[in-house]
This record gives sequence, C-alpha cells and structure tokens, in this order.
Amino acid sequence: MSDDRKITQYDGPAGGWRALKSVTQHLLQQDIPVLGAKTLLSANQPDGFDCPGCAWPDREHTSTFEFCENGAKAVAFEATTRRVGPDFFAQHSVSDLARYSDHWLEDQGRLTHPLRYNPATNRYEAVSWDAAFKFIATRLNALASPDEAIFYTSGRTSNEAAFLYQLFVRQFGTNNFPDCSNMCHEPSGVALGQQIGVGKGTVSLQDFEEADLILVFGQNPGTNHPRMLGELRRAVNRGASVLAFNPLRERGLERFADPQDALEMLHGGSTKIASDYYQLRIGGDLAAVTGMIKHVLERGARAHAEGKPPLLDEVFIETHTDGFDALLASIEAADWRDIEKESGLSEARLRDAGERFLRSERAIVCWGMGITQHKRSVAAIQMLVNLMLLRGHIGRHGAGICPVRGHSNVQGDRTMGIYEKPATALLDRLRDVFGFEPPREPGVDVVGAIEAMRDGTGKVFFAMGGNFATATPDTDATHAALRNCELTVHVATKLNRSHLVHGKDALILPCLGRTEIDVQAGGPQAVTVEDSMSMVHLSAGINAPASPELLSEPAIVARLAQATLGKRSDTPWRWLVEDYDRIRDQIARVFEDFHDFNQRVRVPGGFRLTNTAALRQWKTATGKANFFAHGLAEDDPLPTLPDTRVFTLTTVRSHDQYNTTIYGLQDRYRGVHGERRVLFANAEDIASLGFETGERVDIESLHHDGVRRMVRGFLLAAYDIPRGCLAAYYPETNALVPLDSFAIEARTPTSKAIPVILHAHDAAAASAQPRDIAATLIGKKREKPTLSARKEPK
Ligand SMILES: Nc1nc2c(c(=O)[nH]1)N[C@H]1C(S)=C(S)[C@@H](COP(=O)(O)OP(=O)(O)OC[C@H]3O[C@@H](n4cnc5c(=O)[nH]c(N)nc54)[C@H](O)[C@@H]3O)O[C@H]1N2
Ligand SMILES: Nc1nc2c(c(=O)[nH]1)N[C@H]1C(S)=C(S)[C@@H](COP(=O)(O)OP(=O)(O)OC[C@H]3O[C@@H](n4cnc5c(=O)[nH]c(N)nc54)[C@H](O)[C@@H]3O)O[C@H]1N2
Ligand SMILES: [Mo]
Repeated sequence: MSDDRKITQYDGPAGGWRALKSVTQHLLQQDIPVLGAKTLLSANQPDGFDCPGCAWPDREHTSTFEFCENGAKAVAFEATTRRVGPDFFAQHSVSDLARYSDHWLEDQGRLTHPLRYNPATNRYEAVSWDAAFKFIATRLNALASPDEAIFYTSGRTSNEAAFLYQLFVRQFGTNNFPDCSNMCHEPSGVALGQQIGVGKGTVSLQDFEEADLILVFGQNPGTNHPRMLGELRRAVNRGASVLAFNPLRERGLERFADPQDALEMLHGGSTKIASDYYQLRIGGDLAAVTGMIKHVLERGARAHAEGKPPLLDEVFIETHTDGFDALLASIEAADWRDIEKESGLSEARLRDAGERFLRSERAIVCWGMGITQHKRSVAAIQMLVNLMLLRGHIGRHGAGICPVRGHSNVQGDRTMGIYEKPATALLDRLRDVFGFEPPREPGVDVVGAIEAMRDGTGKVFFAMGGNFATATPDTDATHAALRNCELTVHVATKLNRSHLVHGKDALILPCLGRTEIDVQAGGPQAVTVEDSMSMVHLSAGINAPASPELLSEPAIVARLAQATLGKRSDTPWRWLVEDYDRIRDQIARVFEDFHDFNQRVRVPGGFRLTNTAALRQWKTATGKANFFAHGLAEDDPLPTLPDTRVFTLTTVRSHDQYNTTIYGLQDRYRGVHGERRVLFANAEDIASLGFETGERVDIESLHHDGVRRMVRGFLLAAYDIPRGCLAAYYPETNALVPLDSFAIEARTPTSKAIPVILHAHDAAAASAQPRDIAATLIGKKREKPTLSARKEPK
C-alpha cells in the first residue's frame, strides 16, 4: 500500500476540530478561501440559500451559523472557481473523459455552456440555448407516443422548478417521472401512506426538544445529517436516551464534539450519543423490532392481568387504530430463536430495548437507508410504526415518526407532483386549473425506466439533475440501457458519468446552483424548498453565477415547454418565470396547503405543511392508523453454494462524498484514507477465509438470472461488524445490485443487502470473459473459488 493510503482506527469523536480542519482544506482545494467563507455564512440563514447538503431542518432558520462539515463541502463544491467550458471539451473526447474517475470528472469544475454531442468528433461542443431547446423539442415531438420519453428528477430541484417540470411533462402527455426517491425513501412513503395516511414524517424539531427517547435505525447522521447530531446531543444533555440500531459501529452515533460549542471545542470534550448500540445483522431490523414488540406486548398483558396501570396506550389503540389483534397473533407466533437468528441480537438485549421503550413517555423513531434499501423494507418500516402505535407515540408532543430524507428538496419535489403514480385528485386539479387533460396511466419508476430504455420503449431520457448512470443499480445493464436511447439530456451543474454514458444524441444543459443569484426579468428571484419535517421556506443565492450562460432550472423548463408544446399549451411559460411569485401563485391554486404561499413563505422560517397524521386524522383505507402484521419468515434466504460462504454486503456512504459526488478519498470516522475500494469485514471472517487485512479481493454477487456481477480489487479492512456481514462504498458496488432485486411494493433497489461471495483478487481477470454463475445457483456443483491467502504484489 502506498503511504497516503491507509486504514487505521479513528479514536476521536465525530465533529470537533478535525471537522473544522476538513472544511478549510476543502475550501482551499476548490480555490475559494474568501468567497467560500462568505458563502458558508449564508447557508441556512433567513435571507440566504438553503444548504444543498441534506434535508435536515434548520432551527427556525435564524441561528447565527449552523455549522456542518458536510454541508460546507457541498457548498464549496458548488461554489468552486473552476470551470469546464467549450475549450475543455475540445481538449477531451468523450472516450478520453470516460477513463477518468467520478471524483476527477466533477472536480474539474462547473459547466459553463450548453453542449451537444457531436458523433463525428466524439466530443461535446457548445450550442446556443435556442438550438438546444429546438433540437430536444423536435425529438420529443417526433416520438410515436409521449410515453417513449422519460423525465428523471434528482432531489435538489426547487419547488418552483419541480412544479413547472411536472406541468410541462404532463401537458406533453406522460407520467414517466422516475426520481431519486425511488432509490431512497420510497418504501417510507409506501409504508406510511398505508399505515397513517400520509407518506411523510410526523415530527418537528420542537419534538426533538421534548422527546425522552430517540431510536435511530439504519442511519449514519455523523456523516449524512451532521446537523442532526446537534439535535441528538442537545437531547442527550437534557437526559434523553438515544438507541442506535446499526450493524456497523458508526462514530457519529457514539460520540460527538459540537464545533458550535466553544467550551466543548476548547476542552477537547465530547458528548456520548447512543446510550445503547444494538449491532444487529444486516437486514435484521424487522426481527429486532418484532422482538421489542413481543416484549412490550408480554409486559402489557402481564400488567393488565395484575391490575397494574396499563403499559399500552389502550385508549389510543381502541379509538385510533385498526388491526391490533392480527398484530398480536403474529407476534405471539414469532419464536425467540428465530428472532435471535434473524436479528443477530439476543433475547435479553431485545427485551432490554423493549423495556427502555416502555419506560419512555415521548419517543421518536428515525430511520435512513439502512432500513429502506431492502427487499422487505416496507414491512420493516411498518413494524417500527407498529411499535410506536402501541404506546400512542404519534400526534403528541415529543413523539412521532421521522424518516430522515436525503436530498435537500426530495420531499418537496414529491409534494409538487414529481411522481410516476399521481393521485387522481392531483390530475383532476391540474386539469381544472390549467385546462388540459393530463395522462392517467402511471409512468415508469427508476427500475421501470431502465427496463424501458433497455427494451427500446424508452427512447428519450431527460434528467433534471442527478447522476442516473452511477446512482442506479446493475451498472452494466443500466449503462447499456442509456446507450440504447436515441437522445439523453442532462440538466447539471457539474460534469458526471451520466453525461458520458449517453444516447445516440446527447446534450448537457448547465444550470444555476442553489448558491447563485438568479436574476429574471422581474429582478433577483428566490426559490422554495421543503425539508424533511415539512417546513417550506425560501432560498436565495448570493454568489455571481458560475457563467453568464447559465439558466435557472425553472427557466430551462419554461423554455423547453414553450419550444415543445408551442400553441398546444396556453400556459404562459415565459411570463411565469419572469417572477417566481407567479409560479408560486399557480402552486397555491393547485395545492390547498399552499394557500397564500407568497405571503406565508416570506415570514422568516417559512411555514409548516399540514400533516394529518400528526393531528391524529387518518386518511387511510380504514380511517384509522393501521397495525400491520408481518411474519419473520424470510422469503428470500441467502443462496447457498457448496463449500463457499455467502455473505451479505451493505453499501454505504463515506464521509467524503455526496451520493455519486466524491469529494475526496477520506472516510475519517471509519479510519480510511486515500482509498474507496474498501471492504469492511469482521476480523474473524477475514481470517477464516484465509485472507489478511490489507489484501485485495474480488466481490461477486449471487442472483438467479445467470448474469455474472463482479467488482474487483477491494481492500479488506477489519471492522467492528457482525460476522457474515460486509460493507463497502456506494457507488463502486452498484454493479453488484441486480436490476430486478428491489423492495416489495416500493421497488427500491436492495442496495443494503446483496448476497456475495469473495474471491482472491485476480488482477488479470478484468479483461477475461465473464463466466456464467447461474449453473452454480441452480444446484450444479460449483468449483470452490480460490480463497487462499494469495497476496497481490504491493
Ligand atoms: N455528506 C452527505 N450527506 C448526505 C448524503 C451524502 O451522500 N453525503 N446523501 C444524502 C441522501 S440522498 C440520503 S438518502 C441520506 C442517506 O443517509 P443514510 O441513511 O445515513 O445513508 P447511508 O450512508 O447509506 O447509511 C446508512 C446507515 O445504515 C447502516 N446500515 C446498513 N445496512 C443496515 C441494516 O440492514 N440495518 C440497519 N439498521 N442499518 C444498516 C449503515 O451502517 C449506515 O450507518 O443522506 C443525505 N445526506
Ligand atoms: N448502492 C447504492 N446505490 C444508491 C444508494 C445507496 O445507498 N447505495 N443511495 C440511493 C439514494 S438514497 C439516492 S438519493 C440516489 C442519488 O441519485 P442522484 O440524485 O441521481 O445522484 P446525485 O449523486 O445526488 O447527483 C449528483 C449530480 O447532481 C448534479 N447537481 C448538483 N446540484 C445540482 C443542481 O442544483 N441542479 C442540477 N440540475 N443538478 C445538480 C451534479 O451534476 C452532480 O453530478 O442514489 C441511490 N443509489
Ligand atoms: Mo437519498
């Protein structure tokens, strides 16, 4: 291993001085010491921009400086002074660019001009905006059906852009709206919708101040929602408990030094966050919560029999819920041995967790991708909510449900109608307000979009942000699908892989970022976003645009709509974007909850959208909050191979990335430096396979479709993780996730539970023909993979 590549143990707390140091380094790397500092000070301020980092809410948008290391990186990365203009693309052909890493591509800087791919030169070349819109419009209008076009959205898009975008696409005639949510919190929306009648969380930040117990399932806030750590720390300091459920020991859930706390920083102190850490098996959450519920129900029944005060909220269960008896029966049927086996936790530990829950008067349950990206994620989420319903921890102070969203406006985009299965009520409303007949057929989600492009029924792929080629599963299949398109178009701030894995024709449309001043005919504009707790507020950039050529996302949508729809649409597209208040007035006409939008959003801090579940009104099929019974029986056990150990691999984010945007090669809290192809494994597993820490291995995933999926050259790192479980970074491992392996009902790729086997690294094999593994899975005897401790030359 080279000197700058090392894996060590990190003993410090999350946050602290090292977080401050890291921010300074990132600002310097982006060549923006002065501008960067000014920019950072405006993040999440009443008159500044919404931090593009994550969807965690801000304290009333009024604190002096909500410091967050990773928010700072996101801002610095956008505010960089580097540029990739037409001269850059003249120097580099697409095949040349394709050889560089994702990190290098985005690190080249901000896109400055609209670009069109020229197959003759194999290069992107500058094109005028008018020509770009005309080209796309002609191609869209030439399709045999509007359903041959697919319109992707990543979650940074503002409410205003998202609203115009869905309006344009529906006037064009399709509901093909795959979005990043499909890969993210879709199961939360599905589970909560069925259960409590609203697909969003019920808590506000105020509830975090009052809770006495916070359960954190499958989430790594120290890295992905650093400002949430501030909230957890405050809660712990006033005596609340935090229970963490995670197969990996995550430093941010253990100890945190708040860079905003002068005393803590001065004295090198830190706060212990999780009072208990439940290191369960990957995918063991449903079983773990089943165990907790089993304990709670048993204790409840005993208290009842002994005439003691009730431990369950019987009044709430009686008046507000449905399905209790079915839950009871299924929990009674669950056997502790099975619970232990599936969760990887002992009965005693789970009873202890259940007991802590019983002692809590005001509990909040939070979860992230560790819960949603599984086959049975909807069931797991419904079990979490079952637990909360038993003691009525919903719709009262200090208690409730908290799916922690990712992208800063992913929740708002859905609210605005970016959804492939729109409700009839929304379509009716659009028809009435805008006088057109919207398409009624559901559109494709992310998996459906890849299938459609693969099969040739999806011909034009348009992306409002994101990095579809890299964020999606089954990398090889997805890339082939994208290349099969007639046209791919990306609205983006930075160059990324998706621009290089393109259709026969391709365009890149560069847009303004959150941090930049957006001037339209009516003067400087602000956009609005909705955070993870349904707060809607304004966001206005402060930096000069990265290039005078950039258009805002709303302007791009409006001009494309005008070019495409022409006289077919009587929506005044150009007029609407002259002043975003006009767009907001239209939003208010469509969505009741946005009444007086322009006035209410100008109150500092914005306003909160109504959450019926938080008011204990249940817009469900039964009119009640529903308990859902979900048995333990795994319907999809790990495949078996003779003489070969099959592991479960989960894919996680490092501390130095924003999804597919790689800021750097450090994962400080996990002790990783200078490398991203790392495989975290239990030391005993490494030894039992005859490998050594620091050795490289190849990872192969197992699936029934006969396709061989393999990623190579991962460095083995001993880590505190249960035996049989492995972890590696996303997106390097996305090639291992089969396209048709997704969550039941929600179709979210199962990126957190991939059955894999390990091979000694075969450096030469990268060029070898892929072998068919199907035979081995349907029972034919397979050669034992070479698992000897063969060392690669260092
Ligand atoms: N800096 C930064 N911030 C971000 C992002 C980013 O990439 N970088 N991404 C944004 C987005 S879009 C999202 S969705 C969020 C993602 O935020 P997270 O939900 O925190 O995302 P992951 O890194 O995927 O980590 C999930 C956690 O789940 C754990 N885990 C894995 N498998 C299991 C399991 O089976 N059970 C349990 N209980 N835990 C498991 C992992 O160990 C890890 O700690 O963050 C948002 N914020
Ligand atoms: N294996 C595995 N796969 C996963 C996950 C996982 O945990 N494991 N997580 C999934 C999750 S939770 C998500 S949300 C998806 C993320 O999927 P995406 O949302 O598609 O991906 P991002 O990496 O967030 O997109 C980054 C790109 O967005 C562009 N961009 C940045 N800011 C702006 C802007 O303001 N406007 C526009 N138009 N473009 C902008 C830049 O060009 C940048 O390259 O990935 C999913 N994929
Ligand atoms: Mo996400």
